[in-house]
Amino acid sequence: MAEPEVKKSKVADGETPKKAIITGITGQDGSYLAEFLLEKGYEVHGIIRRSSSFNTQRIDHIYRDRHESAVRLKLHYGDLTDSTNLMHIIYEVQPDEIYNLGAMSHVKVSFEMSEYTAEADGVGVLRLLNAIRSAGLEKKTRLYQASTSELYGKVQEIPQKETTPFYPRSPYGVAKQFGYWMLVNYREAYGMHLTNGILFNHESPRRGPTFVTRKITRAVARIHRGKQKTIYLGNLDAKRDWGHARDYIKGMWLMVQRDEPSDYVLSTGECHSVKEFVEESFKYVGMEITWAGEGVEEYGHIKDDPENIVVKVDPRYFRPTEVELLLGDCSKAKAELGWVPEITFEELVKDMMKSDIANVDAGHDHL
Ligand code: NDP
Ligand code: GDR
Repeated sequence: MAEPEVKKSKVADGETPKKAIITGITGQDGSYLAEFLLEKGYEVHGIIRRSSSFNTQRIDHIYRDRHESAVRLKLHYGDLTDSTNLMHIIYEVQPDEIYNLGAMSHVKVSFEMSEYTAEADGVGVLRLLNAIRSAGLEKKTRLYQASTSELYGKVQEIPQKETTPFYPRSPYGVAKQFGYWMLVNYREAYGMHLTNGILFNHESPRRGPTFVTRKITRAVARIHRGKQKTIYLGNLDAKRDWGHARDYIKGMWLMVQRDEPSDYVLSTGECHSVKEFVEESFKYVGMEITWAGEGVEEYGHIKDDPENIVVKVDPRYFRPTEVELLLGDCSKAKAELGWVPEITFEELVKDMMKSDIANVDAGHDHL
């Protein structure tokens, strides 16, 4: 996949760049945020986990470019489950801003790895907050926490906004709720500049391949090129407020720049079902889907070709407790940050489909 070139930084000669630490820099959001901050002239410090194989594919294009940006992109081995390591990195870097994007971020997997998810996604936040305090940086270092619409879980109110009560429906959601409240508590107790971004689902060509949108666009690209027949999915009726990760990264940064810290929802205000995402993806390659059957027997076939079944349900992908509907109201972010999502649902699907077709054609579509 061709990666965008990182533009020249905006830091003026002789000016000391701001320093930011990003946890989760190897993930979807972390990689876009690293590009964004480098362009703004930041010195970026990424925390990466040691892995037995390379896990830096999403940031290799900025790390390798030594002449332009690599001197301002430094990587440190670390983990949100290791306090001493976090304390050491924070003390050494003395960051102006920390973006805590690191997490075991898969809702379904969190049911299988509940204790680890609590450690990384919940207690990990507390470890970072204590590390800032231990380094004596509570008046200097601002922290952004990747909170989530999964906090809303079981529907209490539609659309969901900052004042909507939480009712998480997974170990992931519960762990994130611990992090959310820890942040609020430390902000009130110690006057620290801490911000929860309550972000609704956001996707991109860099989305992990096991999240539903990317799973769909990868499969549709393969089906279109004749390399796969059918895609197996779970709950086809779940509805999500899907935006583009590029829009949301900017919102994270805007939150951290506010004089007074607060918590903000970022969303598009539009929601679609998994079925609609499937339909839109097939539409991109000129195929129309018709649905038939019910429940676990439901399936999707190509219109006028009932034998050509391209979508089937596999209950293996159902969750013990599901979040059926997420739809956000980002009025506060619009009013206070001037943030608006710019990329539409249709444009998001196009961007992902275009990229996944290019991946298939380049032979980068291994399942
Ligand atoms: P990804 O799954 O793409 O990336 C997660 C990142 O966290 C990876 O860099 C991963 O490293 C790292 N990580 C995992 N476990 C640990 C750990 N124990 N210590 C340190 N780092 C760890 O997620 P996204 O980029 O999509 O999301 C970023 C954050 O935003 C996450 O916290 C997620 O929960 C949250 N969020 C995401 C939303 C979305 O729609 N994308 C919406 C709302 C919130 P490695 O590459 O080694 O696995
Ligand atoms: P989500 O994203 O759980 O909302 O969490 P995901 O794409 O995994 O699921 C969205 C909805 O699609 C349904 N679904 C399937 N999901 C997956 N992964 N695979 C399938 O085959 C499938 N079939 C149907 C799910 O049941 C669900 O209802 C994401 C993550 O990025 C979190 O970290 C983040 O906090 C939230 O978004 C906001």
